[in-house]
Amino acid sequence: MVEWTDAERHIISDVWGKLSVDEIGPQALARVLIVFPWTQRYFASFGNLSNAAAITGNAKVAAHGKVVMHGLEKAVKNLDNIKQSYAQLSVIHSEKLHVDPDNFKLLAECITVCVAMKLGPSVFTPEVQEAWQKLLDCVVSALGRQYH
Ligand code: HNI
Repeated sequence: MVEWTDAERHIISDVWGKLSVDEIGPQALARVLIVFPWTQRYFASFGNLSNAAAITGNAKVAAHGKVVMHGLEKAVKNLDNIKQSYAQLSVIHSEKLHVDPDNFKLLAECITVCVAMKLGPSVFTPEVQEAWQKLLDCVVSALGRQYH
């Protein structure tokens, strides 16, 4: 099981409190679709994803970005039980959606970039990044768990 220091717990809840899920979620999902365009294959039903402007202006991308980012709250609120919290979502992504688990890492990177831009260098220090990155690594690992 992952161990969390008091400082990491504090940082994670502090960062989460400073973010708007509905702002970061759409940004991060749009970013992954732009930076890693092969991820678009899972969103064929979302309509026009033909260029960066179309992706950032796509209402379905924005809506789903919010869903994904709300999904992260499970981890923030259950730091000591992340694997179990994502068991069902992992099954959905593997067995129903057939999402290649490598993509979880790519989305996590984009979420981190968006969070860093939002908070800025005075708040998103290396120490904050360490705790935040650890959280996302745990989520990526938990989401990939049902694939093994
Ligand atoms: Ni993901 C559906 C959470 C990464 C493709 N995804 C969901 C749902 C949640 C969710 C919650 C809704 C499930 C349901 O219907 O019960 N996804 C997350 C989280 C991450 C993640 C927390 C990582 C941080 N998903 C990804 C990635 C991809 C992805 C990286 C593909 C590149 N997800 C999907 C697709 C759906 C989805 C596709 C279904 C969308 C739809 O509504 O058609």
